[in-house]
Amino acid sequence: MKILRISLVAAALAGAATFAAPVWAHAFLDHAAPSVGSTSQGAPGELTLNFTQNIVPAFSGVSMTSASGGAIPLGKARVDSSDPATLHVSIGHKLTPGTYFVHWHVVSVDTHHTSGSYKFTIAP
Ligand SMILES: [Cu+2]
Repeated sequence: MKILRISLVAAALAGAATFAAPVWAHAFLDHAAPSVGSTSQGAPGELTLNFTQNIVPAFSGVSMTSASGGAIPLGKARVDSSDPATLHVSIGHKLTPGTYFVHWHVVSVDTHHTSGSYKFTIAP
């Protein structure tokens, strides 16, 4: 009887652990520059991505493609020296007007892996 009770408690704890993992404990994109979905004048020299949690740069990266799918050369993603939740990525050449897709994948300091993408447009 006592063994049964312990196993029920263990099962309850296991269930709680499964469902209690808070969604905010992972790094998701909070905001970016150029802004997510924005249309702006002029070509940015770099991308800035601000996450909801500090990033491990060695396991994180950003890539960018044009609307036609061509890869845009980017520098290595680097963590902001005063804000470990922010990545800076330099853009390898001057962007022409059009829509660009940014793809990010990061590992946050809690070792969780997340990824996502967004687009922005440079007006003609
Ligand atoms: Cu997490």
